[in-house]
Amino acid sequence: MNRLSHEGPLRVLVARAVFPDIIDQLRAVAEVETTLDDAICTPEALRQRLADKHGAFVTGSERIDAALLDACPELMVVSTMTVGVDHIDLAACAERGVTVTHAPDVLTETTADFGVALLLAAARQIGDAERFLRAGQWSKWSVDLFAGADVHGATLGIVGMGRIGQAIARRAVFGFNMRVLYHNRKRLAAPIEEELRASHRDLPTLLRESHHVLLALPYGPAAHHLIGAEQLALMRPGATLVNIARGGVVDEAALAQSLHGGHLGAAGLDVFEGEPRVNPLLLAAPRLVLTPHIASSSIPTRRAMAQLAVDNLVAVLQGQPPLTPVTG
Ligand code: 8YV
Repeated sequence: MNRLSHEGPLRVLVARAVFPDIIDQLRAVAEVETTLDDAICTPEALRQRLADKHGAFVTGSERIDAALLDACPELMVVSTMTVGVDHIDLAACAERGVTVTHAPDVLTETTADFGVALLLAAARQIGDAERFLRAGQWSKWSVDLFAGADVHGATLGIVGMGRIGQAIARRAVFGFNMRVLYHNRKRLAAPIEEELRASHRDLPTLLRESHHVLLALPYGPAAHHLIGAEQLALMRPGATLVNIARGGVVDEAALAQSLHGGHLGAAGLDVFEGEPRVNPLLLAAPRLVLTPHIASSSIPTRRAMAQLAVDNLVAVLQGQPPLTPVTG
């Protein structure tokens, strides 16, 4: 039997502990193996647990590569509850006829909210200020106490102008009266540029002109260390860098150095290369807000992401087209 000629009961692995009431919906179409302790499987354990399955419900923590797929001959569909798919080898899935689905749209607004929150927290030094207060170091009001940069009225450069980048642009323009520049593989259609009052720039120009730079692009080899020492040096003195994309977009050592050297005003990171491990250079860097990959983490949004992942699995396992396949 292979994935193209299935008979008998369908089997699905839910690789992490996810809202049980949503996962229960899968039981109408398949036998479901779940995990109760939410441990992240080693690659070997994932291979073993997925070996006889037809469907996989995964998060960004599970790596789906060719070796894994070869060990799972019956696998028909990988459904990730994330929008990003850098943890999945799409070419290897396509070669083996495995459908891949993801969870766009449902997390756009929540993630955009968080991007703005991280920008505000970094530019206004909220993390450092809170630690200072809690440590009992606040002895007097001072004119320059945690005096940061203004966000309202400033120029925001958005790198990656997809759904999330555009939702951030809307907040920046209409909520904070910012001027928005953007850099994207594809230029937006003129009516969208007009609606968002956003102007396209090449990356070096965007970096030079922006007071705050926010990264919201998909990750892949072309985006690896897109922001390194050279790009950081192009940014305005005192500028802010915010990364809600993937850790690998930023050269973390170069970022730590720029913060230590005082060129960059502040930074906010929600994502890290090699997360959940965080580069010690970042932990020691000043004026840096760090959060544990939680941009999409509101309860309604995490539920909507899980629901969409389940809906995609059910559709494919029932021989119907998925709602949100990964395309291109
Ligand atoms: C997820 C994300 O929380 O959807 C994505 O691509 O980055 C986040 O929304 C994360 O990937 C969970 O693993």
